[in-house]
Amino acid sequence: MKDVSVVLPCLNEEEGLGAAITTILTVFKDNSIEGEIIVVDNGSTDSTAIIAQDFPVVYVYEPARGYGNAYRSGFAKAQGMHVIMGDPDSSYDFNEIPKFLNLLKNNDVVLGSRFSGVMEEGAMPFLHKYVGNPGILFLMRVLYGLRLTEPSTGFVGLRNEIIPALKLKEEGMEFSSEVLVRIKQNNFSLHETPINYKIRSGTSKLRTFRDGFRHLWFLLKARWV
Ligand SMILES: Nc1nc2c(ncn2[C@@H]2O[C@H](COP(=O)(O)OP(=O)(O)O)[C@@H](O)[C@H]2O)c(=O)[nH]1
Ligand SMILES: [Mg+2]
Repeated sequence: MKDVSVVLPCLNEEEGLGAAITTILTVFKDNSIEGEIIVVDNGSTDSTAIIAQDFPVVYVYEPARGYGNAYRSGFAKAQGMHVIMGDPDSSYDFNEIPKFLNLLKNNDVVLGSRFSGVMEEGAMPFLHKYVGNPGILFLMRVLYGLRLTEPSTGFVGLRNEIIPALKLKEEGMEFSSEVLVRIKQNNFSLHETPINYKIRSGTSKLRTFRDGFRHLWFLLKARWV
């Protein structure tokens, strides 16, 4: 069995994808990690597909748009003992993968926290940094008892065998909230570790108000459904 499957959700990520794959392959080699990279192409119209097919990766095409849809298709293909989630947009440092795998020896889930690491100036929009994320974090604490330093990290490691129990269904960006809430509701062990966050390459796919409300709605309903 492979040690790890790194799943990369891509909606037009031609600018960062090649560098992300190259870094991950180097990390695998330098650390003798037996890993696979799963590129989930979420209906990209740029050269994402061409770039992916230049590398030894598992290429998955998921036409149904949405961050959650992309991840669920990628998870379905993941053969590794562990799964690492990360955006291939130059914002996260995939050199941290060995640290995540090490922490996964004693935890079901490891979350990279941008709020306890170093965030490059301008990497996170003001509204997200000071309104959206603190608001979501507060709701996660009062509604679900999640005590975290940030609620919407895109750099996460999980033991693959716990994923079916999470019964993940959300289609859009609120998927990141769903992962955390279901982990807590199933009493899996969770560990946060500081990570650095850089200005992304390419353009952000996040839509502040639409995605903010999708997180909010999920958090309000997830206690009952
Ligand atoms: N928002 C969004 N992201 C998607 C979708 N499909 C794939 N993605 C990928 O999910 C990741 C997260 O989006 P991103 O714009 O980086 O959001 P941010 O990291 O929160 O600023 C990126 O790698 C996107 O390419 C989609 O339909 N919507
Ligand atoms: Mg991103």
